[in-house]
Amino acid sequence: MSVITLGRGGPARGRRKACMGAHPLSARAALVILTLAGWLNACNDGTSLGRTRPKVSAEGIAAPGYAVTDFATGFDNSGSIGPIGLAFDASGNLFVGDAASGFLYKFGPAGGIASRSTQVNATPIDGFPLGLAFGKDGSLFLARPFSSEVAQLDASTGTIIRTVASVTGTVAGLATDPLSGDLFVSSAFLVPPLYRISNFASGPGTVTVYASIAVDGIAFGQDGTLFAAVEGGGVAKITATNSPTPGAVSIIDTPFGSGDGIALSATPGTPFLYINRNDGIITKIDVTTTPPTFTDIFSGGSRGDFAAVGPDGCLYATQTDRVIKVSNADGTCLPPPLGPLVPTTPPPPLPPVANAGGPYAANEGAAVAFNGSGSSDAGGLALTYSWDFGDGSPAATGATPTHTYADNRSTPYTVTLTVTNAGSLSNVASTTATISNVAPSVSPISGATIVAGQSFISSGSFADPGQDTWTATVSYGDGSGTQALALSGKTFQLSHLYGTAGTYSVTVTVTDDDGAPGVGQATVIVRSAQPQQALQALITTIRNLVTSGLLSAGNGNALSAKLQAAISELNVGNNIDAVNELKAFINQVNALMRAGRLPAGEGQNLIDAANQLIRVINTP
Ligand SMILES: [Ca+2]
Ligand SMILES: [Ca+2]
Repeated sequence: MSVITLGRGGPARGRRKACMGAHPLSARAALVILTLAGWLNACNDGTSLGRTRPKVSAEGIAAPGYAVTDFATGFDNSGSIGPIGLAFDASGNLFVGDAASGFLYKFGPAGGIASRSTQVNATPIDGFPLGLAFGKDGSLFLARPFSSEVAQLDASTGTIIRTVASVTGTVAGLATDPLSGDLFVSSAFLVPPLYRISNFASGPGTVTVYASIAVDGIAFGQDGTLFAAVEGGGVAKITATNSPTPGAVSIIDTPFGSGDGIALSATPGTPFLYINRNDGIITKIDVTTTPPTFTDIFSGGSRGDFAAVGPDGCLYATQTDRVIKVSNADGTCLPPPLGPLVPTTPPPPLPPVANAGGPYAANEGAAVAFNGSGSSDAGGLALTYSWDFGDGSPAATGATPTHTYADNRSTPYTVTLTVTNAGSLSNVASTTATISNVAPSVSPISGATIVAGQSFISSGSFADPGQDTWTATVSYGDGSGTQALALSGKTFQLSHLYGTAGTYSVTVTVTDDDGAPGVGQATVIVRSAQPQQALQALITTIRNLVTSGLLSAGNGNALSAKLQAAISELNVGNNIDAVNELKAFINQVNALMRAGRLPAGEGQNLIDAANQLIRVINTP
């Protein structure tokens, strides 16, 4: 639909220029005027200012190699404008909107006459209905320039269901992106821009400017490239929504003025464009040549507006009062030159790409954070995630789950991420999780001070984050050896009878089924039951040193006398004096050692024994 071009180019140029030239009209005003039935017609034929239904002669001539036939006839028209919007449904029916009357018609593959039998709506749609397009889900949409909106129609009744989107300015050409399913609408009437309407499945859609260019008829190629008839001349080639730079415009120059309707073949990458022109000519543009080759395949029409290609591959183009069908000369629609242009078959959707992150490493019993957020979908579809952690646990969901491995394993666990997009296509990625064993940790064990002949009683526990089994041993440090220690869960009981005074280290060793040990220790002090007995034993030791000649009898007697005195003090409960006697004993031993009268080794043994006795006596 191009109103402005009525004043330029084509056979009617001179007359309409004269008619409109004295009135610098805005695009909207020009449109309003067009709807005033007969106004332009009066300018065209000079016969009437009243509303007329002009008799339009049989349409023009196909170029050699092509044929043209009437597909649908009898449309109402004001001035020279009648049917404009064209859209094929999934069953191959052609819906045609008559801008002049506001009626919507539906034709089967054989076409027909605009009449009550083909009319869809009982009440006309006001406001000069223009572009028609079916959405990916089969919904029918209409561009309503006077309301500056795109509306959804009930395809069975032709009534308006809702407003899909309102725009600034006006609307004309309408097309559905085969990639995103979004609606694209031109504003035409020499006014930019080209709008994109997204997220309109329910509620108002999101309107964005896709390209700041004034275009009229628009049509998508299979690869999502959008072609548009530029107001003033030329064809805009606009990059697809999935391109690195969506909406980038390049211009194909044309040797004629503004085109109007646009349709194209479906051959990816090498489309033929068909331009339906207001001057009654349909031009094929072969863009596979440099420069492009222009061929007029039809001429002598009344007035061309929007165009479409049917599922049969033939070209359907509007004229003032009819829709013509252009085919090969023999009536076939096979390429060349016309291919099966619409409905376009979108390229097969791409599966998503899974990225499981990793590899991962952690200890047994510790939470591991997994990250699948590197997964992607070329079509931008939402992804769902399913994780198999390789340890028999239930599958987890989400892009970044956490999981705890109960036990280590000699070989890494295999982690498998399956991502599925909203189109039910999936992709799988794997990585590994290396889980290490953790040794048992034995808690501190309470020691004790006991008297010789008593039992040391204690208990303890240990920790291990692994799902392991454990064995344990204990050594009481008194020469009784290492023995098995029973475990009850992660606790144990200690019990051992000490017969001899001394200080002992108790060592508990817990070992998990991976062979990792954990050690806990306690100190047990065993006091002699009778210090006097120990003193008596030390006197015997000194006697033995004298007998063996390592100590003189005199020195031996002196040392024994101090020990005997300590026994006497202890017998009367005088511990302090007993300790003083022992300290004197130690001093004498040291003096003998320094004088070389007692070998150092034997002397040190005597001192150690005396100090041990002092500790025993001083221990309450
Ligand atoms: Ca383990
Ligand atoms: Ca362990």
